Amino acid sequence: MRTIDGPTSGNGFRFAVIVARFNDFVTDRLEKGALAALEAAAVRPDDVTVVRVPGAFEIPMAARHAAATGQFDAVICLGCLIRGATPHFEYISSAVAHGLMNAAADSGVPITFGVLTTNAVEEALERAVDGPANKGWEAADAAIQMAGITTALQTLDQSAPALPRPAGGGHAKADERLSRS
Ligand code: DLZ
Repeated sequence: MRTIDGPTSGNGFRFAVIVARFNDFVTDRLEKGALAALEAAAVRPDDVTVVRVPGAFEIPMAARHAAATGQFDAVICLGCLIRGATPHFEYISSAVAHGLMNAAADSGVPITFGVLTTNAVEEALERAVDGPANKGWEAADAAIQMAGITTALQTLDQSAPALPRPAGGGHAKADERLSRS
């Protein structure tokens, strides 16, 4: 058996940090949390690019472009949506979550979700405290792990021959197991 796990060090990886300016009294703190996590994981300052966008709705577009540059091992996305202050809260929250999921799937670059969707300002501030409980810190930590995991999996791809696949495209052994169940 072999296990691939996320690394604790981010040294040598490059990150984009996309930050929404809307509700910057919260997103500034998320950004501080993310940068502190990267520093704690030995990521070099030169390997970090911060990109500021107007609001959460613009995050997926910027993340998609950042991923497409090929210059980043992972993209960290930070924003803050507050239900009471946002009449179309559900629409924007859903658009951002789906937009980031699609951007990650299309690009193959890990994109992490540090976008708060809270009922009130107090809830948002509780998630932007100093230290590892900060959601920006958590998003950066997830990005470091995913940068390591995707790199390890890509290396595996090159070192072992691929298993045969049936003409239809699926995975031969998985299909065999499914046909037996
Ligand atoms: C318009 C708007 C509103 C009402 N609320 C928020 C919010 O709580 N958080 C946020 O990040 N952005 C908000 N925005 C701005 C939109 O995300 C977007 O920037 C604008 O609609 C322009 O496309």
